[in-house]
Amino acid sequence: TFAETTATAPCDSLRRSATQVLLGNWTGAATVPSRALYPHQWSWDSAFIAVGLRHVSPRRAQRELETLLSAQWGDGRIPHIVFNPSVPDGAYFPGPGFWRSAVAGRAAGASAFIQTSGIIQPPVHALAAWLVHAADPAESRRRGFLPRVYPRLAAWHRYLGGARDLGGGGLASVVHPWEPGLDNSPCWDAALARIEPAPFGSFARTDLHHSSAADRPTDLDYARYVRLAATYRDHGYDDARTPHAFAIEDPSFNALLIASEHALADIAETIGADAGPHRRRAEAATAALVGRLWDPVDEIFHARDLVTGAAIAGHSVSGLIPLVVPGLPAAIAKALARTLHGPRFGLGRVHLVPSYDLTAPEFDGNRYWRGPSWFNTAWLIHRGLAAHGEEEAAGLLREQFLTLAHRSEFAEYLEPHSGDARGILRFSWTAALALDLLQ
Ligand code: 9WN
Repeated sequence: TFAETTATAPCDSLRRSATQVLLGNWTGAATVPSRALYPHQWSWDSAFIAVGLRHVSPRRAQRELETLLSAQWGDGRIPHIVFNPSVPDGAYFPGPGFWRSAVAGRAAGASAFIQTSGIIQPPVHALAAWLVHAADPAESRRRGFLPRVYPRLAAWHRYLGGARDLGGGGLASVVHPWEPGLDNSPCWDAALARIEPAPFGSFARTDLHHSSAADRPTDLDYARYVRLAATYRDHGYDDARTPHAFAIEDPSFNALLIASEHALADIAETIGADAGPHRRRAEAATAALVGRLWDPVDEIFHARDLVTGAAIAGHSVSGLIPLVVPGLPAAIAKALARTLHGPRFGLGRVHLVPSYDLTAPEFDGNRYWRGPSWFNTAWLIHRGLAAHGEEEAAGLLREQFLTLAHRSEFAEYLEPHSGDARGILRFSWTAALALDLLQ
């Protein structure tokens, strides 16, 4: 039962082992999510990692973000993977030979020297940069951290608000299931079903060498991921030219953009730049998020499929993450807290927050983003609950987080009913965010 798992985690040993995970996954300029399964730098992983690393070494946390930003494209996009040149191409699929960023991304301003993917991940970076600065403002000022990252972060947000506003309603769209970071969520099933799978013999998965097939997306999912990515690549990663067959307004992606836009305003204020446009954009995007994605009957945010124009009916953890939006109307925050405690997410009755509706037929407690509980989403929801005065729920989630991170050896994700580890262990963001919650 859950009560057995909530004995207070021994803080010193947790702090020590979490730090060891991060040091072990540090490559000299950045941190890999996992030495085995993910041997390169991932975009939103690095943001979460920096949030934890700032408690170990503020300077290294700055470096983590700077390394990622040095691979930014000329059009402002931050690629979802920055490849480590000393790791062979066959170590992770799809690797640099698939994305061919330097050639295919040239018109979009991809680096000629640093190999990257061409898609993106959720924009947690400005929030992370602000938190990293706050951990040691003197060291940050000494290194000129904020003045250096500010223009890059601002360009990133301009890309998202410009080329990626595919629906024209003031929200950013994702064009591949890897972009929201919730790869095989049941919410994408209907949209993905319209995609012609790439031929099965045309690619070879490497993830199954490191993780159980029952915990991962299926081969059919991968065949569609490959088709979508190849189509984007073959159109020069140009959002205007690509016939986007998958285009979705995701609540979590946009909520993180808004939280980051507020952080960008804080950064601008600190370095003497104009914060006004950032605050105004954050407010406008909050209105768009509520206007386009809030469902007052279901009391959750639903993603919108831009190909059909319809809301996606599934209840995903993504729909709760707008709790991190600072200016979210109080009535909506209260409704989200009710949903979190209700039968679909079962706060306090299961372990952390399941990635998908516990009561839905598509729920699968083992398979990646189709049900398992993840530590980054729990950290975000904890942060949102605390900001909106839901102290008791926030405290419960924090205690579960620390206990389970320790007990699972920093698992990638958990089966929500048993709390058992799934995916790989010694996963960087689990360790990093545990360090953050320990403070
Ligand atoms: C594809 C690195 C990433 C996370 C994602 C998670 C998973 C990759 C994969 O791993 O995605 O980007 O190979 O499955 O879904 O959220 O950033 O940890």
